[in-house]
Amino acid sequence: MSHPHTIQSVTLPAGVDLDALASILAGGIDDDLAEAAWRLITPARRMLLLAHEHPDPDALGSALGLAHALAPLGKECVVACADPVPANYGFLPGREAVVTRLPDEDFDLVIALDAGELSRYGALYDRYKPFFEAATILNFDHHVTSAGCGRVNIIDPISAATAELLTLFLLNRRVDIPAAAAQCLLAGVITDTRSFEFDATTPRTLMAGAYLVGRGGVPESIIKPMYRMKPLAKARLWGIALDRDLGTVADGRVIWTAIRRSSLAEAGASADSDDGLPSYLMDTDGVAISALFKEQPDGGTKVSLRAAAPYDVAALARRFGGGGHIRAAGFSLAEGVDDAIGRVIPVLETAVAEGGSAPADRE
Ligand SMILES: [Mn+2]
Repeated sequence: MSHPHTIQSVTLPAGVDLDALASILAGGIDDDLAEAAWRLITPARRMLLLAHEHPDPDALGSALGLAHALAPLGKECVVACADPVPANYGFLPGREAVVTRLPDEDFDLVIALDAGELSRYGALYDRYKPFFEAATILNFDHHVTSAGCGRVNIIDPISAATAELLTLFLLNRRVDIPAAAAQCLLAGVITDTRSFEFDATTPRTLMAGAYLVGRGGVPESIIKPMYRMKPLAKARLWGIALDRDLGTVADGRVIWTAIRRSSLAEAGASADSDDGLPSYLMDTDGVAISALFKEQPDGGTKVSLRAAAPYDVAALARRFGGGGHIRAAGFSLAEGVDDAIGRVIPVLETAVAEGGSAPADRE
């Protein structure tokens, strides 16, 4: 198997000392906790590494990265996930070996990654419940709400990604991180921070990123397919939407566009080609609330809302029978796109007017 984007050795700039970086990162995790986890790994011959359902690159990159780091120690690792690896995750070496069903139940240890509740491992957990209830589980996660589902739980909300936490753990235990492992862990760190953009990014996150790049991880190979590449038909569809259906009110603080069935057909685009368009609208100067009106096959309209602080689009969506998060919510209406726009936009305009005269802070 070849990894065209994964280089095997890196020429470091003068003065960059990876060993010094490694010792700083190794100090980022509690020694006793790392030792307790290692005591589970040491005697294990064959391990099941679990990524949560609907996997993101942090879940899969953590599982595959750990497998690449443990394999040289003679550990046989099976990486499993309830759902298949998404097609655009070609930057994860070893993804071909990820299974959606267990080949058998002959495992000495289960390592559950990026979720602290067994139910989050989805159909895999449901299908093999008796096995998981009896198994020895080691759990790594970084979600603040994580309950921990293992005999040993290493849960660190300061880590921006489970992959950051695993980097600390492996370096604390003096386990070598080969290039394939570095690439997988870097994918987790980069995508959980959206290229070090989100405020979960700490100086330590960047140090872990620096270490992983130093060991052979390639940022571009991850960032380009995750955030930039799109089918030509999607570019055409966005062109149509932005040309014909873009509207604003309230001095540009409310912005919207529409995806019509006819536009999808004209562009030759798939129905999910609006993915990312609401955020793209939000990235327009001065916008407080964005809305995307998407015509449904039954003639109704699905409305996606996004907001900048302090606006609460979940509350607005609830008024139309929907819901969601404070800054990202949605609902469905029975009427067509133009009637939906006519009914919803005045409500958004009022919300922005009531939200105060100062432009919203961007998050
Ligand atoms: Mn994560």
